[in-house]
Amino acid sequence: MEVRLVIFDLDGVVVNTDEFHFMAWEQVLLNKWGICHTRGAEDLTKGIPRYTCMELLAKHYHIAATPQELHRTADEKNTVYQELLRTILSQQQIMPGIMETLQLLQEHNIPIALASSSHSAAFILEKLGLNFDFCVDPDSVTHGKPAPDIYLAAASHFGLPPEACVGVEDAASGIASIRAAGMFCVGIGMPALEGGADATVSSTDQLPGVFASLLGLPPFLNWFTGFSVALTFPSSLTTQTTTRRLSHMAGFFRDQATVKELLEQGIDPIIYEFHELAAPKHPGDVSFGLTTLYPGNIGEECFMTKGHFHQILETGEVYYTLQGSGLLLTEHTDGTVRWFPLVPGSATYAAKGFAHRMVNTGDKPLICFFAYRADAGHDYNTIGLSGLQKRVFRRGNRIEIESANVRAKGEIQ
Ligand code: PAN
Ligand code: ZN
Repeated sequence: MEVRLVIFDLDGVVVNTDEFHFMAWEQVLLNKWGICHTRGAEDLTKGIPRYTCMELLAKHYHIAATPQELHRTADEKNTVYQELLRTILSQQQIMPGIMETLQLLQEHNIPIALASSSHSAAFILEKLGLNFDFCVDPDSVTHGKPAPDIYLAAASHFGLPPEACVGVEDAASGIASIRAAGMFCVGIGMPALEGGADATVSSTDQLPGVFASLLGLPPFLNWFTGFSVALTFPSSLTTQTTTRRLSHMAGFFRDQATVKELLEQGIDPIIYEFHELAAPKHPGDVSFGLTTLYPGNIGEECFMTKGHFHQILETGEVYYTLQGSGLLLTEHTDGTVRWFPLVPGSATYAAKGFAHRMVNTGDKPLICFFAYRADAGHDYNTIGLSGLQKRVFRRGNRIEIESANVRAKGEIQ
């Protein structure tokens, strides 16, 4: 979709006012009836208009009071709440990830609107210095959430159809409101999962990632709190791409005459490319990505990756084959050689201490997902200088694996 407007709910999405609501109820319940308010009871009141909250709390705490008295108390709670907003509301109450999300949208010239049922919304935005392009007046709409009115009012202010808008909510009634409006719904927390939001996250700090993906930008990778990315191919998810052509690995193939001839003719095919997310190089982080090894051969030798040991030798690595067919050639520092088929759906484990190299024995690009400890490092020199013990050739319809030194006298290994 092309996102042209993003409409936010306020409480629990942009700003964390939960604590203020709790403190306000705590104060009036204690003053009036000597009741010690609990977090459990507070949970009953989330996202509900204050008079209904008061009725629920009266029932919960067995308060005997007239409807008028309850009504008055709810208003008193609101006065205390307003006072708390005036005195102690600060930017600390802005939800995590919100500033980054608003900045991302502003950088892409996407207007932002607020659709909150709270009469304090405009005051809160001003106090926090948040500039929204439009703030719907809750009194201007006939039906509150879960009716779609408030979200539709925001869209119509900008003259936009609902399909061009994204709504962001944390409460069930708000999610229902966005969905009834026919907008793309980004939901936060359990109500989002239950309410059928189009994209769900567990915390607002994941919103920059959601919007980056909606805007078709490279994903926002948070290595400290986690992230989710689409493993599509060809891939826009990658932040580091390496392309290796024949000229980058000329000495790796046995048939040096062919290598020379091709390069002299200006023929320098891409042998493989790999895309890797730039994981922090910490022992606990995991680096992962995709390698595409193209089909083909140099002379009779199948296209292959350079291959490497890891600088931290004690590193295992997982390859998962998505497409194509080939081999993973592995070789231990003690000389042990093992090779494994790479076929779609198979997971292959290159054990610690083994150098590993992909070889494409098929006629389609061989695409593998790989994952290994992020600080492992790569040692290309050992393989680069002495090669692996085995080489793989295509002869007619046959794939043959030979010791590297067969027919290799005088040739570079
Ligand atoms: C893979 C390889 C990738 C390219 O990510 O790095 O397939 O092969 P070379 O690194 O041998 O050129 C991997 O094994 N990483 O550790
Ligand atoms: Zn590796």
